Amino acid sequence: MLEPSKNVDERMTNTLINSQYIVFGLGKTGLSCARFLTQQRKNFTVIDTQEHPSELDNLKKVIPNAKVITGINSFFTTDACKHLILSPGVSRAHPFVITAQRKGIEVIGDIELFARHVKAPVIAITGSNGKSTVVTMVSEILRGANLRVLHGGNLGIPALDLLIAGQPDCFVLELSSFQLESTESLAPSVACILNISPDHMDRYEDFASYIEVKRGVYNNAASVVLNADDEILRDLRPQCETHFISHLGIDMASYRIEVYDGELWLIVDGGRIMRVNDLATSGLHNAMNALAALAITDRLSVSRSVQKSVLASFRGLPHRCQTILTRHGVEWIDDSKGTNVGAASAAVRSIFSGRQGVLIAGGRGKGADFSVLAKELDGRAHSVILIGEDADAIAASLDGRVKVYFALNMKAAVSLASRLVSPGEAVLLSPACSSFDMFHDFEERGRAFSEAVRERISQ
Ligand code: UMA
Ligand code: ADP
Repeated sequence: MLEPSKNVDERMTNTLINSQYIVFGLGKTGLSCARFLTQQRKNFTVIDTQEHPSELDNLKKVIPNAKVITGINSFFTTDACKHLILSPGVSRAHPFVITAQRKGIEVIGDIELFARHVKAPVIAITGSNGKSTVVTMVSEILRGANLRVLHGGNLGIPALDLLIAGQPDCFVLELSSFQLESTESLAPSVACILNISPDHMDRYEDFASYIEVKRGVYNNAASVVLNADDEILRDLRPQCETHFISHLGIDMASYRIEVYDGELWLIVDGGRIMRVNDLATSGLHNAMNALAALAITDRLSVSRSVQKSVLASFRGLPHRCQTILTRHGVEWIDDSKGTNVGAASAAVRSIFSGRQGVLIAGGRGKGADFSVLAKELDGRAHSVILIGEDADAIAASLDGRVKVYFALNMKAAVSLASRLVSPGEAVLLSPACSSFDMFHDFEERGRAFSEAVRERISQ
């Protein structure tokens, strides 16, 4: 029976969909869903509200006969429609989702689809910051232990594309809050929440709702790794084996960073494992990431020697506190992936420890409270250069603690920074904001920074 949806504007084009699956969003996730459903021989239609979504051409190339409707502004369904697969970037409050739910159509995300089909063990890593770094550290350690590992999710390859790629010994997934919102039955062997600080506050009603979504990662987990330094995470009580990490000496943590004979060490159950100085990554935040990687890979009984040799050689991912060059005594650092206040605060603490310098920040603020960053800057960076659509809001929060400058674009910001910085100092790009107001993504923003730095330095 055909039934027009009740809450659509009759003046809009009302499109009929009669496939079993509706894939909503034709970005990377939507394309992976289309590939997977094709492999499963399911009947599906891909929809997108944009006229020319980013993966439209790829979809046409890969699955030429896929049903796709772009520029859609309303639809109605037949009883054949059973599942709506939501892309992470689409809010569950979207009118299409409400309409589908009213009609009894199940609304799930790509990770839920993955969870229903996966056979190999899954390590699921979430948190506000450090996910990609820890996912990569863990994957490298497991590969070092000769396990066949596929990693992806919010980072790199979408989860369903990993499933199509084969059955490894283990999947390592980075999961965002957007993905967890629409996931129910994932049962990770190890689930980890690295830390929690406000992010995506333009998508959630409040911080409590964001936390609630994140904790969903361990609902059906066999074991959990949590950060005891974070009061919120310390108070969570998963119903399974739980291991805590800490650099603040919190009692319940068996994985710790502590000073021993004047040096910082990674310590497990009271035993020294390796010096923080022997990690190839730098900064206390990365030492915590390494500690999390130890705690996670211990659940898979990986040997200490493998863990240590990988952590001693893994230098971190691009655009995460990555040194571009050092010239005339000034280090230029790209932390374009510092897309929220928590990340930028960690970068500021790490980079401006024992030296001063200039921070370049700004972009799309996602409804964040920037006063936290202002406190971190106190006594560290002497100047902040702001770019992007929320530059004024950030400036208002900095409250006279540092000198604030504005720049129209990255090139102008770098040029200004080169005049403000002195030998022995650093210039850090850590925007505390997403990049989407000025760039395609954080990678393009990072490249714009390093190109501007190289150009400026060569003058
Ligand atoms: N769309 C609509 N209507 C809407 C909103 C969106 O049709 O109302 C369509 C857009 O027109 C677009 C498509 O949905 O064509 C985009 O979907 P998407 O935003 O989910 O993007 P994907 O390309 O599928 O990328 C997503 C993740 N994006 C987001 O969560 C915003 C990618 O994370 C992830 O790598 C990818 O899936 C594979 O899993 C990016 C990200 O910014 C890196 N993540 C956030 C973060 O890390 O902070 C959570
Ligand atoms: P995510 O995938 O969660 O965005 P990344 O590993 O890509 O995390 O790191 C993004 C940024 O977050 C880094 O550039 C750094 O500024 C910050 N960061 C990394 N690890 C941590 C951590 N453990 N705690 C706080 N901030 C961190």
